[in-house]
Amino acid sequence: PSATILGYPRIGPSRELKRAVESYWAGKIDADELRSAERGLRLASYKRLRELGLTEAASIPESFSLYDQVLDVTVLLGAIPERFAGRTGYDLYFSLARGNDTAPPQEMTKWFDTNYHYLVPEIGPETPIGLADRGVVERFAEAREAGFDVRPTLVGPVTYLALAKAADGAPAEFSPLDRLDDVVDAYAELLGELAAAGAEWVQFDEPALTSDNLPAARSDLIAAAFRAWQQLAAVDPRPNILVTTPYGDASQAIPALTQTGVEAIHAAAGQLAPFAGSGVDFSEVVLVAGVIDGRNIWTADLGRAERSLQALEPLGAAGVSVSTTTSLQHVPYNTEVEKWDDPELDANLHEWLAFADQKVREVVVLAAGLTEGWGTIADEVRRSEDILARRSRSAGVVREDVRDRVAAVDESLRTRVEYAEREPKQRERLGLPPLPTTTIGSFPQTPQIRKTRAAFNRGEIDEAGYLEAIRAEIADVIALQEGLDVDVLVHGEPERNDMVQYFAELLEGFAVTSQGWVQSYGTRCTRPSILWGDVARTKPLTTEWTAYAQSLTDRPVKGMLTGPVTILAWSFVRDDLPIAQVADQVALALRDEIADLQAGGAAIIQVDEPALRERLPLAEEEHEAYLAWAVGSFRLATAVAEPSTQIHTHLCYSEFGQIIDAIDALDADVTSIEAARSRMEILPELAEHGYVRGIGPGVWDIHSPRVPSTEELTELIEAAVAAIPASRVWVNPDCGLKTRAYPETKATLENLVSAAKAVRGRLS
Ligand code: THG
Ligand code: ZN
Repeated sequence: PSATILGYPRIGPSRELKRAVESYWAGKIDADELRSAERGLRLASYKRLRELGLTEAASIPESFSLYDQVLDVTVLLGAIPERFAGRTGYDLYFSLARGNDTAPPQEMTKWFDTNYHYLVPEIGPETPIGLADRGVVERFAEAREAGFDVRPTLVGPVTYLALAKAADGAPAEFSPLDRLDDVVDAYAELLGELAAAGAEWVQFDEPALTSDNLPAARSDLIAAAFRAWQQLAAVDPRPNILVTTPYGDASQAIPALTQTGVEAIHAAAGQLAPFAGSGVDFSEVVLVAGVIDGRNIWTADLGRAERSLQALEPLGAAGVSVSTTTSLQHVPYNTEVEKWDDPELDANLHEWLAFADQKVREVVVLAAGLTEGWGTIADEVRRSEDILARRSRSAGVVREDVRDRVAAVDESLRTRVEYAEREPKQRERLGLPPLPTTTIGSFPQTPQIRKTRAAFNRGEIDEAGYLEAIRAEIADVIALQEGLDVDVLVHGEPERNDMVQYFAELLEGFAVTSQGWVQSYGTRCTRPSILWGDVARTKPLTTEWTAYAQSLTDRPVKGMLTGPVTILAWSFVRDDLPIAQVADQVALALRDEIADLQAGGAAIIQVDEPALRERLPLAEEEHEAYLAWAVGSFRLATAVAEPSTQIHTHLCYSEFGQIIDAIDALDADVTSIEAARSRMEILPELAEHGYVRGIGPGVWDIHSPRVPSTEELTELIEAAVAAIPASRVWVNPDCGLKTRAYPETKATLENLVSAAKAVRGRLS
C-alpha cells in the first residue's frame, strides 16, 4: 500500500476497552460479552481507518491488544511460566497480567523510551515455546469476514526475546535469546497459517534493533535478526513481510535487514536517506518511510515531509510507502472530540494539534502526493505551513521575559554550597532521630476524594466546599502520621489529580485535554499535558497546602514538587525549542516555587524525578547530552535552597547502573529509591560508587497491598545499615501511597515505625 500506519490506539475513543475489561474483572460482564466488546472495538477501528483514507489492501494494521502486545506474543508462543500452568483463555491472559491468588503477575516495565509499559516475558531453557494460540489468525479472519483486508501486526522474534528476562532457576550463562530458533520455528508456522487464511502482508516490530539500553549488545541483536529474518523469509508459502524498526536509530540495522529477503522494511525517513550512495542495495525492498511522528501531537510540516520523502528517491528502492515513525498507540485518538470553546483550552491550539486520526490524514495526503504528483497536494502543504507560521507567532509561544531569564542562567545558579557544609546545618535545624521515618508524598486517593474532585469539576460543589474537603483530608493525614509517630510528615496530595497534570494546570505555557487519554499499561491511561509555549509561574503552585499542613503540626512537613525532567517526560513537549531550554524554563518556575516554600518556613522540600531513567535515549552516544540537561535542570530548580533547607528527591526504580553518576550529580541531600523487591541489593553498589548523601531505600513494596511484618521490615533496615552508614539511612516505603488503601497503609506504617525504632535501639 502507498499509505499505512504502524499501529492505532486500542483503548477505545472513550476508553471502551478499559470499561469492558474492568467490568469483566468485576464480574459485571461475562466472557462472551467481553469477546463481543473486543470485536466491536476492532471493527470500529478498521472502519474509522478506512474512512480516514486507508483504503488499499493491507494498509490497515491489525494492531489490537486486549492488554499488551508483548503479553500477546507470550500467549501466542505458549511461553507460560510454570506458576500459571493449567490456565487457559482470559483466565490465563489476565493472570499473567495481574496475578492471582497463588501466582504473582509477570513484571511490568517501560517499552523503549516511551511511557507505555509491557509485561516482561520469563524465558528459561525449559520454557515451552511453540505456536500455541491462533488469535492472530482468527483476528485476520474476523476482519476479512467483515470486509477488511488488514495486516496482522506483532512483536518480532528478536525483540520479544531481547525484552524477556531469564526465568527463575535458569543457569547464569543462559540468555532468553538462546531460544531464538524455537521462536523462529513458531513464527514460521504462524506465517504458513496466515498465508492459508489469505493474508497478503504481515508486520513484525523489531524496535530492539534500535536500542543500546538492553542487556544484549546491539550488534548481537542485529546479527540475531539477520539470521532470524533470513530463515523466516525462506518460509513458503507465506505473506509478504514488513519488518519495522521504530523508536531509536535504525541506521545500524538497515543494511542487514535489506539482505534478509523480507519484502519491506520500515524506518524513519531521516534514517533512510543518508544511505543514498552508500552501496547498500535497496532494489529488492519496499521502504515504509516513517515521516509522521507517532509520538508527538503537533500538526506536521507537510512540506518538510514531502522533502524527506523525495530524499529517498536516490535509494532506488523497489517502492516507497508513507507511514508513521511509530505506532500511534502513544497519542490520543482525535482532536475533534475536545470542546474547543472551553475557556480552559486555548482555541489556538486546535489547528496546531494532530492526534492519531489527524496523523492518518497527514499520511494519506502525503501518499497522494507521492503517487499522484506533489502538485496535487500543494494546497494541503501550504495549509500546514500556514498553521506552523501562525503557531510560531502566537502569543505565549515566545515570551521575552522567559527567554531572557533562561539566557542569563549560569553555573552558579545550578550550584549549592558543598554537602559537607549543608549537612550539619540541616542536622541541627531538623533535630531528627537516627533512621528518620517518612513517606514518599501521596496518601491513598480514596473514592471519596475522587468523587469530590469530579463533583467540583462538574460544578456541583463550589470552590469553597472543595477546598474545605481537601483541608479536612489533609488534617486527617497529618493526624494519622502524628499518631503513628512518623518523623517527617507529608500533606498527602489530596488536591492533585496527577503529579504532572496538577502543575500543568497552574503553569503558563501548558494545556490539558479532557479526552486525550493514552494507554499507560493494560487498562490504565493518562492524559499527558501539552507543553506548547514558554513556561512561566504566575502564582504559587503548592505553598498554601504545605503551609496549611505545617500549621497543624510541630513536626517538619515536606514541600512536594514534581521535577522538571518528569514534567517533560510525561507531557507532549513543543518541538520548536531545544529540550534543554524547555527544561530550564520549567526548572525556573519550580525554582520560584521552592524559594516561596522556603520563605514560608519549609525545612525539607522534595522534588521527585521518577522519569529520569525512562527517558534515557536509546542510543548510547546521546546519553551524555541527555543527562547533562536533565541533571542541569534539576539543579537549576533546587540550587535556590539555603544550605539549611534539605532537598529530597525520589526515583521510582532500582536499576541505576547506567545513571548512577547522574543521580549523584543531582546533588540532592536525600534520595529515596525502590529497594524492597530487590532486598536492598543496590546499596552496596551505591556505597562502592562513593555516594555519600542521605538515602531512603524503600522497605515497603507498595505495588501490592501485602502488609510486611515488623520483623521483615527490621531485617531490611538492618541490611541497609550494614551496607551504608546508619547516619545516612532514611526509612520509607518504595513509592507514593496514592494507589494503596488505608487499611494496609496504616498497618504497614505502624510496622515501619516500630522497625525503625527497633534498629535505632540496637544502634544506640
Ligand atoms: N502520571 C503521569 N504519567 C505517568 C504516571 C503518573 N506515567 C508513568 C506512570 N505514572 C504510569 N502509571 C500509571 C498508574 C496509574 C494510572 C495511570 C498511569 C491510572 N490512571 C487512571 C485510569 O486509567 O483509570 C486515570 C487517572 C485519572 O483519572 O487521571 O490509574 O503518575 N502523568
Ligand atoms: Zn515512586
